[in-house]
Amino acid sequence: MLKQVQHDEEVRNDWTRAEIADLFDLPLMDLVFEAQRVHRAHHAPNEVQLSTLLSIKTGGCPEDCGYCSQSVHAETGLKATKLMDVRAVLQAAAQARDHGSTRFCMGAAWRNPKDRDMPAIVEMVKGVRAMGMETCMTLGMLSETQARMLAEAGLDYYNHNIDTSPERYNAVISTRTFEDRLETLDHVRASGMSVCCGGIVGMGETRDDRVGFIHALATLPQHPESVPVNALVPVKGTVLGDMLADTPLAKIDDIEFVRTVAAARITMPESMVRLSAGRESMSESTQALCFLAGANSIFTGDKLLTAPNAGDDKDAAMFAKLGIKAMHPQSPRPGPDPAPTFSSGACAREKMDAGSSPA
Ligand code: SAM
Ligand code: DTB
Ligand code: SF4
Repeated sequence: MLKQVQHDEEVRNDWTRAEIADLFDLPLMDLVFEAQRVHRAHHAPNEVQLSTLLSIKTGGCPEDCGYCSQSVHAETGLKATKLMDVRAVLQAAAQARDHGSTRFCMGAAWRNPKDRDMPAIVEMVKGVRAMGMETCMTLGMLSETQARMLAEAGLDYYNHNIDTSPERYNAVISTRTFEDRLETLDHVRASGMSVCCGGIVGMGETRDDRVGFIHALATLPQHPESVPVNALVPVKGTVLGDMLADTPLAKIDDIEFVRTVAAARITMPESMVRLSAGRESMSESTQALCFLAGANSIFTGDKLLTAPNAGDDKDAAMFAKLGIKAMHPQSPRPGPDPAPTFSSGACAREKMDAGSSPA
């Protein structure tokens, strides 16, 4: 029988590892039922936010994250680029908005931004925000001053992932510590921006690591407003991509992935739980289970930062089948005056604004 895992809708930061392990251990139907109950108490049940990612600076990253195609330590053959110019970024953002995205995330393959990069970064934030989209950036570690500059420019969210459990962290990344990550998250929090923090499932970790990963997020002094749950996209030439190719059984089981999403939803009821990387190789049924377990955001388009993604047509068909509607834009936080906007042509939101009957 289902233990009543959460008696009321109170948001808790005192989850114990044992409680989270118990959630993972529940019969799947009970776990997903509880996640859906919590989800409906805090979020619209049939709405999913569409987010678009853009790599504004690709490759050549000095960090050694074992999963990442953009690390100089990996042999992926990825060509490193310079920081994109502001105009090109705003054009891509306009296109994303015209395709129905309400959130635009810009990622740079940096250990941390250099102060000389900040003026262009600030212009990107202001420009995207002026288009009425939620803005998110992920640029590596931030100093207190850099976090303040981004907040003043109007950046809504900063993404900085803990990636895995504190215990497993050093086996995945050696060039910076778990504590370094927490320090940047503190700077983001102190600046007033919302925190986007999650990680990757399927890096050969144990169930206990997945419990530890959710526990670390759910016991932060304030929950991240946004929790991306990525399934490892195995990239040839990265430590983890190659490991997975050699030991196919290491691939995360779909149901275990759904359990992780459900545990995130139950322990962090108010957060957006983002079904992030890895959808390209996930069946519609698994994705539907993730939505049932409380995921309410996806990345659209056929590319993430460097890895392939499901693509708008496939997603539109899936939304129509499931009766899921694309979430409409929320009012942006008060911020700087709008800058001139770009347009890329016809509005294609209707495509993803499903609930319409399947073709
Ligand atoms: N350089 C910045 C940093 O790491 O802070 C930002 C970019 S990084 C690509 C953002 C996140 O994407 C990582 O923390 C990781 O969780 C996720 N990610 C990167 N490569 C991935 C892969 N191959 N599969 C799944 N998730 C991945
Ligand atoms: C996150 O946790 N997932 C997104 C976003 N934050 C920036 C990135 C996924 C990247 C997947 C691998 C790639 O495209 O290279
Ligand atoms: Fe660099 Fe970010 Fe990739 Fe790590 S995840 S290698 S920090 S781009």
